Amino acid sequence: MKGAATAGFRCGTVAIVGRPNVGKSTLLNALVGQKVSITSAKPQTTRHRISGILTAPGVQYVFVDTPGFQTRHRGELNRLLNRAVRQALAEVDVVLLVVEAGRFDADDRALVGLLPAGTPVFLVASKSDRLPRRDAMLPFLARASREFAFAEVVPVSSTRRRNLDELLETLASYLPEQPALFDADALTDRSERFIAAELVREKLFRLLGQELPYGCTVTIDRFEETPRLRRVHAAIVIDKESHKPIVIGKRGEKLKAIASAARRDMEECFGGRVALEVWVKVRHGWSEDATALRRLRYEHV
Ligand SMILES: Nc1nc2c(ncn2[C@@H]2O[C@H](COP(=O)(O)OP(=O)(O)OP(=O)(O)O)[C@@H](O)[C@H]2O)c(=O)[nH]1
Ligand SMILES: [Mg+2]
Repeated sequence: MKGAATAGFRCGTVAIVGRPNVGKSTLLNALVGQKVSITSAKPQTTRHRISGILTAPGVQYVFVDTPGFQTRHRGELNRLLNRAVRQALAEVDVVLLVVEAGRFDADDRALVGLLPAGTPVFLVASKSDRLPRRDAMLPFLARASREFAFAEVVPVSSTRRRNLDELLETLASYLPEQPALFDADALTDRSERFIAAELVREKLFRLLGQELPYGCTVTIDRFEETPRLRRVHAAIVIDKESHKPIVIGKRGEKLKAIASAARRDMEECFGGRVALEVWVKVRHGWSEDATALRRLRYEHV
């Protein structure tokens, strides 16, 4: 299908933007039908632009997930994350501005100020299942609609799959007629290696609670594909030696839980067995001392 000049075929790019934690990545995964972007209850889970691709009869949607946009904290990480949002807003066919149903705050408003003129913007009110009273939705949508000339206003619930098919159908009519940009079976523009690192990071976000060390990252030191399995060596990189016990846990329990949950997700995403090893490294002068590195091996048998 890729590159084929199919008459009447529609294909376009749809940016998903919004303040942190409103459910952008969950929406992307629900629309694509598979996890391509990690999610968690903590803000700033998404750190990179990630495309999720859905090909249906006659149409290919290229969704671009973005980091949550925010104005309150002015650190370097935020500057980079906000830049990723601004870049994603340029040169797309449609923008989905995601807000939490019932809430429209200063960060939402700041994003409205960045919306490109001339590009259709949908207001997507997410987590509609969480709204305490159903009849509160319409007045909220009416109020939020006054903030910008939205092309469409759509309440959704990604977890209950409410209104997603309607959203897709409406979106299709806004996409230009052009051949598909990706193969019909493509799900993302990111490599398995990238997704492997993201899945480990997701488990850190989900399993470490409030004590998650700020700025910790995950690198993949080795990614090998054999006919039997994928062999992945991941490193959780932290800033301070003192963060190590937080990530490793009592008798290595935290690290073990992180690694086995990440491995399960990798097997599901990649559709095959994965042998995952996870290390914890301290960023400054990464210790070469084997005793300073805790190594765990997880082979699925
Ligand atoms: N009840 C309910 N919860 C949802 C829904 N969509 C997302 N969530 C929850 O909201 C939280 C944030 O979801 P994410 O998809 O990670 O949010 P995000 O906007 O991508 O967040 P950042 O990447 O940090 O900007 C998670 O705990 C999700 O499970 C929904 O439709 N209903
Ligand atoms: Mg996200």
